Amino acid sequence: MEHNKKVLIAELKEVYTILTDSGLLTIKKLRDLMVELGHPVTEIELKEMINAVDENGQLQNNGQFQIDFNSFCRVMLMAEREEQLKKFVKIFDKDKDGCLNKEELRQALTRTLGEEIDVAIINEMMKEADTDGDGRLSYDELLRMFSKYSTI
Ligand SMILES: [Ca+2]
Ligand SMILES: [Ca+2]
Repeated sequence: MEHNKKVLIAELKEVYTILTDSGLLTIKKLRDLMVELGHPVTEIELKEMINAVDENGQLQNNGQFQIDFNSFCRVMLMAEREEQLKKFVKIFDKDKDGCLNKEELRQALTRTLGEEIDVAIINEMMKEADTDGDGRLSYDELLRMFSKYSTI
């Protein structure tokens, strides 16, 4: 895992150097790269990610922006995580409503962790993550939950 991460960072460094060779990066350039890497994000999603990691708000109206290497890595890793989460929801969303209800979440965690999860823990997770209180975890609610527990 650690090794993979090092390789990944080295690869990102290379890509970053090429992309920022001419100074500013553009949304379009970055999106093309993401698509090439197998992350079919939209420009809107990408803008949201950049705004989320770039506190200085350097994103300009014409889609050009400056991004330092750390923020760049965070955007790339965020895209990776969103991609995994989309797959995760797709697998475990049995009734196909685009959300995970309590039972779907229980099955997902049981399968992922390989052991039965205590219902009390599931209830606790639901209570914390289900911010709009509709009894289901939407993609956005799941993403917030995963981001919180992720070490990246
Ligand atoms: Ca569902
Ligand atoms: Ca909800």
